[in-house]
Amino acid sequence: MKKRDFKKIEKKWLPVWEKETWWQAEDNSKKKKLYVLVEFPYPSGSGLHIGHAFTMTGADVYARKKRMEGYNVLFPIGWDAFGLPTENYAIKTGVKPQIVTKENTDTFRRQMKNMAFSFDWRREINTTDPRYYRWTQWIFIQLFKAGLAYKKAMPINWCPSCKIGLANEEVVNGRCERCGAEVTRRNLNQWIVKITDYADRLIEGLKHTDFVEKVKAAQINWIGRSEGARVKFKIATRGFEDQYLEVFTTRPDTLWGAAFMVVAPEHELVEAILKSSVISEEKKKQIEEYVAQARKKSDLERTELEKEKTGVFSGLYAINPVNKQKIPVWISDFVLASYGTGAIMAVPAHDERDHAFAKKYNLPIIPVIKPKKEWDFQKAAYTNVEEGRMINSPPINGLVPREAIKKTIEILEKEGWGEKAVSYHLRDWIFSRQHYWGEPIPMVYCEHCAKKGITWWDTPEGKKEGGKISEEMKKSLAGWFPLPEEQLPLELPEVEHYEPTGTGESPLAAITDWVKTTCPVCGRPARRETDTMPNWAGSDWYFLRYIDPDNQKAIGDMKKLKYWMPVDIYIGGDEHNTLHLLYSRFIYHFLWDIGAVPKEYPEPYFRRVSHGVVLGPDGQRMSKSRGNIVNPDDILEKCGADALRTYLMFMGPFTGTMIWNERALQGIVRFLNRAYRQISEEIAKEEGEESEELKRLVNKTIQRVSQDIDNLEFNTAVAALMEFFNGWEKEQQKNKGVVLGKEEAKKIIKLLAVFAPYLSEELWHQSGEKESVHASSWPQVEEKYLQEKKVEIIVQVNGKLRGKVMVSPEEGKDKEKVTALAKQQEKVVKFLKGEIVKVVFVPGRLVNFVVK
Ligand code: ANZ
Ligand code: ZN
Repeated sequence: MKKRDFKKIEKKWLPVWEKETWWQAEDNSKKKKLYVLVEFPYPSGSGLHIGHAFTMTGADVYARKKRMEGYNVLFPIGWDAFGLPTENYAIKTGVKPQIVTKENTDTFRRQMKNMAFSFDWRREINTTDPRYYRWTQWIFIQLFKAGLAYKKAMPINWCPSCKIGLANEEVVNGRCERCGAEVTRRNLNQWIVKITDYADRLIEGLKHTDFVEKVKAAQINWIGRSEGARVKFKIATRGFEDQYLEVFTTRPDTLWGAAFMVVAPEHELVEAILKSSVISEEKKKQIEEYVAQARKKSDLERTELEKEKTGVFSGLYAINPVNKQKIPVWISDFVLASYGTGAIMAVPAHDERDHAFAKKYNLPIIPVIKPKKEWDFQKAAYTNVEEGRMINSPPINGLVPREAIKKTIEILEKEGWGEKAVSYHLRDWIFSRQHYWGEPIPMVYCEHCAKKGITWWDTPEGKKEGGKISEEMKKSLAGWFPLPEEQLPLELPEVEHYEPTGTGESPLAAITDWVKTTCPVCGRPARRETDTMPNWAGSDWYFLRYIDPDNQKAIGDMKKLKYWMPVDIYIGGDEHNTLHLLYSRFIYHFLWDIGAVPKEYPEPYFRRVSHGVVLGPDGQRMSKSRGNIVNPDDILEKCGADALRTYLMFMGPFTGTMIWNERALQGIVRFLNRAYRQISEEIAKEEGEESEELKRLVNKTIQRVSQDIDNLEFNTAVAALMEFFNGWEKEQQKNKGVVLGKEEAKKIIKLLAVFAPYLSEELWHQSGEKESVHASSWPQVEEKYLQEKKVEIIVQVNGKLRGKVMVSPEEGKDKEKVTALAKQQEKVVKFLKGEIVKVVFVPGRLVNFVVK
């Protein structure tokens, strides 16, 4: 009975808990709610990894504690199961992704249950379940109807090896994130979602959150809002006289220093040049070669500051509106087609990239700001806007650049040369993937309607419900109609082959039966969209579905949404602080706009925590190739869940980077064995002498563990428990016969329960309890035991008792401290008028002033 048999204990309690209800979140309860969300995993073939185990244990400890404190805690889990690894596995083995997913989620679920994660399993969701993705499709249709989804031929990143389009974030250093092949570019007709319409709101909304600064900054930087101006330059070359080249600049103050212009290789002007008869054939050939070469590079490669600049003169000149100077127009790939207007005015004196370019091609460098200090403009650009004075710029000379920016914008607007403008680095969201294993995009294309230019906005429904849409966007959508909502979900059909068709189409394109359908508008034969949605689509709203997972009428019942939202704490990885967080906030903002989520909550997540990383025993990131992976299943088999959980929490700070250490794990096993034995013996004792000292120790431990868990400082909470057991043993050795007492021991069992749920449950029942420890309430601190013991120190003057001071035992040993306190005593002061010739100090007892 005294020796801990973890296997026996685990086997005993797991099935008992399954039948209990304390882990269940109750909708619309009178209790105070708390929504604890941990990022749902991708159920990969290798099972739960130690990083999942770490993060989820932290979340579980927190959720358990809050539950014991009386909160109605929603702590759900599910599977983000669409995605490439499963599809690639299907390609290799021919096993259906549906079957692979089922096997993998079964494994994950079993592992999570063994780990005793107290998820509300009744709310489990799976993004690949048609009952779930029905709503992912529904959201897409709402985006379309609101005018936030359109079709466009976009130069996309193309992986020649995976034969699929990649989002920018899937390209790492110019290579495919999955297979490592060099990424090229390719034009494909894609669905694009206008997240940029929400850019300002996604910055503003951060005010309603309690994200840490690091996370807020990640969101703001990704959106990359820049204020400046758009300026039009008239083209001065014969044959292009009526055309303007428009640029976006954050530094209109430097207009007088514009030495040349640069357009992106994809800019429409380049196409016009290649078609023009006034440009020489030789020049055109040069340009064509340059454009072809640029197409191979990724955006990152193109804009890197250190990268050697390349470019070619376009043959055109333009006129600077402010000083009528004629300046050459160049073509270079350091200018991106997708930012601003895809064209810039180059000011080599005040911009580093322009400077490098001017140096390479021997173009003029014209300073228009005189810095305070000496400056060699041939060596470097001067970029400071707060210091220096404008020169060579008649209407703004003498101004500090910051002021000159404002003044120049006024001039531009007055003269009609340009206007104030804002640009965002955030791009619209490419929503098409040429995969099989994703949500089918629920759209139908009718060639007949397309030819007649009919769009959904021309249908009665579209006229009534359609959102605002520009003429240009509308044109791109002729013939495209959403599936009637009662036809959702549009299920993924079963296919024979999962390989992407190298043409850029998804494998669905090959299933003729599925592709063929009828036009919802004219009833003629039409075909379905064959691209599927990106991975983010299923994960950008999943936290809403946990609230009402079986609802067939809506994403979720409004009353339940109102009760549970917002997510109080969202625990996830650093790598998701930009895109996932941004996409899901965007979708939530959109759902808010259409009234699908409660008006009370403008933001979905209140707090966001980035969890730490567990490295392998060699201090390296765990990976198959390094062979340093620690598999939770092995540890569960060897040491059990209580030990693994407690060890993971003890390893280091929840947000830190930790190295797996087998010996430290063994230390935890010994700690738990001892804790089990000590408590087990204690609660079996009949009686003994109660100890004030032990009560103080218990209460101090309750206080520390409570505070630390609230702050997600789990490692110090475990340390506090260890110190408790040490302190307890010491006290018993010092004072033979004293006992902790059953009631105090039970408080410690409760504290242990959140880390080591199995052994705590066993001990709890040994103490005579019938209900689960996990349904019990969190122990309260008794304040009176927190006060430290005080000692009395007698104060004498010339050997006569004149006062007393009360101090802690520690302070009582400190001569300076005690002397100072004694001197402040009113009764003592009177007798200290004369000179103090000596101070006699007996630590912890007495201080005597000898006065002349
Ligand atoms: C003239 C100028 C003078 C500029 C100067 C800067 C300093 P952020 O802050 O990122 O918004 N730019 C504009 N569009 C671009 C594009 N498509 N590709 C590459 N560069 C582009 O940067 C805005 C500045 O980046 C703009 O202001 C423009 O250069 C350049 F002393 O215009 B600037
Ligand atoms: Zn039609």
